[in-house]
Amino acid sequence: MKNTVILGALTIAGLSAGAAAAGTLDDVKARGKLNCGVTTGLVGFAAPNASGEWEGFDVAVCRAVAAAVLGDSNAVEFVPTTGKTRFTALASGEIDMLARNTTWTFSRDVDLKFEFTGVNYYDGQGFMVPKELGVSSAKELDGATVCIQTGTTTELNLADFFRSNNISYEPVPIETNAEAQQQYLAGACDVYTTDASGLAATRATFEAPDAHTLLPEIISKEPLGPLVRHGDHEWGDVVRWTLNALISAEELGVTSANIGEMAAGTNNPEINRLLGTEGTLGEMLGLSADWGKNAIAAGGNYGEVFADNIGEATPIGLARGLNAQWTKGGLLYSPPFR
Ligand SMILES: N[C@@H](CCC(=O)N[C@@H](CS)C(=O)NCC(=O)O)C(=O)O
Repeated sequence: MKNTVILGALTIAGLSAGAAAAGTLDDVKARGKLNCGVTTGLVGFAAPNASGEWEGFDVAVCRAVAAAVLGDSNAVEFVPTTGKTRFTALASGEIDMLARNTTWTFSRDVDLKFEFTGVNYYDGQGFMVPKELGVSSAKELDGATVCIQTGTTTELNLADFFRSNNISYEPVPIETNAEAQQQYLAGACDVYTTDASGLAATRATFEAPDAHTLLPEIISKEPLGPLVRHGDHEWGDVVRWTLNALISAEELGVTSANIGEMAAGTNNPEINRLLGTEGTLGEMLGLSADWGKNAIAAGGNYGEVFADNIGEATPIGLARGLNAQWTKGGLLYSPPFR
């Protein structure tokens, strides 16, 4: 009897290990579609366009992974998630990966048992206020009502910031960015706080963006990146190296305009390995030789994805800042393709 119980436990352990070993990569290939968790809508990062197609900076990561694995950047089911629902969606297997301006933190990595596969945007938390409030620093916000999205790092940073500055606030908890925008514009809160990139994206959709200021304080580190389930290493490698492919492509000068030409072979061996005309990197990942080429062709290299969706020429108008390549004073640094 005792043996049976032990055997039962072993079987369960064996089964779950088996499921992890077979892994998400096989599931995605068999399904022919990537289930990618995104936001419920944040223009520039992830939102459906006028024809209902999802687009944005995070959406581009999903599309690049689908292109790398399935050869088709449209083979993606975009699953909208809120700050609260995103982690259960990933843990339960409803989604294969999450690309939703999610901050890489110790507890999400270690306690929630996820694996962050890199950073696609180095951010920090900021504050937006109506100009008419006449506030020029977050330290002047004593007693303010603050719109804040639940299930986010934002909640904890806010509490820390006000406590350490000996000032008080009244939180107005909200579920989605759309709701936050609505409440903030209706005056239900004096301040909206979230990732500075999210504030810029939100303000860009206002009728009068100039009537609102982003305060100078950035009160936290928010390294945002895609994540997968802990223990799903082959799949984690695919997501990690797809993001690295986009970052390396920018560093190496591979663009959506020249990729066709470069994929015929160049005199730079690293470009050749990245695009699959030399070496066997694709095979090592369990993918086709042209996985990197497909990932980059999906929406361009990292710099193109940035410029097209959130860059200075878009209404969101974000500068590269920390998200410049390491060769240009930023933090983007892909390990080598060899
Ligand atoms: N980076 C923070 C905050 C992420 C977050 O939820 N940001 C909001 C505001 S920028 C958002 O994306 N909302 C989109 C939505 O409501 O679906 C975290 O990981 O907790």
